[in-house]
Amino acid sequence: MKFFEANFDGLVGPTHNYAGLSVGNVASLSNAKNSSNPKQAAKQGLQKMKALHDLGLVQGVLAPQERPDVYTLRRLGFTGTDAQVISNAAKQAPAVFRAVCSASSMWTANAATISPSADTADGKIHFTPANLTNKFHRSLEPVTTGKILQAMFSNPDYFAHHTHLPDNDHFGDEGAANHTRLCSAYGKRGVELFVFGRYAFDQTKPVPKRYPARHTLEACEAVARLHGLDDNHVVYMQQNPDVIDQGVFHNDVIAVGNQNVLFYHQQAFVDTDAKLAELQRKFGNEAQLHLIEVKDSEVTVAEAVKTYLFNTQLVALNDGTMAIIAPTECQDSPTVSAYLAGLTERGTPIQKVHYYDVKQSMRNGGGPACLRLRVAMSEQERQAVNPNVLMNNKLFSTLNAWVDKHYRDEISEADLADPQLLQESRTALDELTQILQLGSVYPFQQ
Ligand code: SUG
Repeated sequence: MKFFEANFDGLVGPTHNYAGLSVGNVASLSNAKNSSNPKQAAKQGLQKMKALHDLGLVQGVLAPQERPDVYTLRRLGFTGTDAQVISNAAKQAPAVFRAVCSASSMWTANAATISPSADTADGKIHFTPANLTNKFHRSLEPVTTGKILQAMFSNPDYFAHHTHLPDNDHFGDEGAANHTRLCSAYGKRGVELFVFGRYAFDQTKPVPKRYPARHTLEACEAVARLHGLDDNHVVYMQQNPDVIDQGVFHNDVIAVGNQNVLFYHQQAFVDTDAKLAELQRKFGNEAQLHLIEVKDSEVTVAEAVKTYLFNTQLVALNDGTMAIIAPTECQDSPTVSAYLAGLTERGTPIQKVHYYDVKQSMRNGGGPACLRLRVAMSEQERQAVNPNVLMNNKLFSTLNAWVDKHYRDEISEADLADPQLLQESRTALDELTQILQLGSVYPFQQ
């Protein structure tokens, strides 16, 4: 049977904006209050999806969420019509209002953690939406994320869905951005590598000093239990607190893996040698495991954070080699582009580099890898996926036309308070649920 990895990219939502909401995420803070271009952002994302589809990969689309989130504003005491709720919140609590407008669900690496059927006790693909507790604007995502995932992967014979972990910082879970699966082949049992920022219940362990560690060990362990993973095939690694303090707010800003390749920075982890030895032991000998470490002397952590060298996608092509999907910021850096050119000559599976412009997302700290959720699956499992969410030439042109019809070219901070934006957003999403055949996944449709 054929097995492969599908990537489900977040479609950028109509309220895409720069609100400086993510302390610890350098790009988010440095672009705060700049105007955004939602139409261009959505189109950049669609171009990347189409390019991966054209490379022969299975590519899907994950729908955005309804914003501004007036339901949350009502929970916070704002009353009246939706227009009054928006205008009062914008005036009286502008910071809260900006948070409920974020289109952050576009970064679907944070949507959920997914374990493929080869790894789970019951042989199903398991999904746990991430609670994203560490940032208020992101904590608004998991309920709707769960509904959208269920509408895409609805067949209970193949797919098992869990509720997100308890909404508390002790179980802070940032999803697949901190999860990497290594395997000799997609259909074989793999090693699931969970990376966490801190121990929730042990204050003696190292923690960052400047920026928050969003994800806990205890959250990783809970997801591994829920998914029915075998301890002999799971590794937990702590992120180096010093790199979190340098702006590495998710592990996918400093490491990326695929099949038998782990590409990571020298400073990414705590206790690196012992943990990589455990990874090698659990990985086994069925294939050679390539541990590609980037030294400080080759690329500094600061340069990696600036260019998103590690927030790249490592994808397996049909010819058996891998390509690295990088943002154009990597191409623009002489150090990083030279490093990547050299990397393809080193006799590892990585043979090609493709650069894509996702600048609108990058300005909020979201590179190519943030924009996608990976699901390794068999052809039979793919047949059970809602076919309307899978990219092809027709869906690409339908979604581009949908963006042209509904999205604005510019959103500034003041525009977010325009009640018309909520109407535009709902109209767009209503039409999208029909295009993608998702049913009623949004609160306004209930
Ligand atoms: O959670 N940025 C997102 C970026 C997520 C990137 N994802 C991965 N690394 N997988 C975050 O920090 C910024 C929104 C704003 O400032 O307007 C934001 O939410």
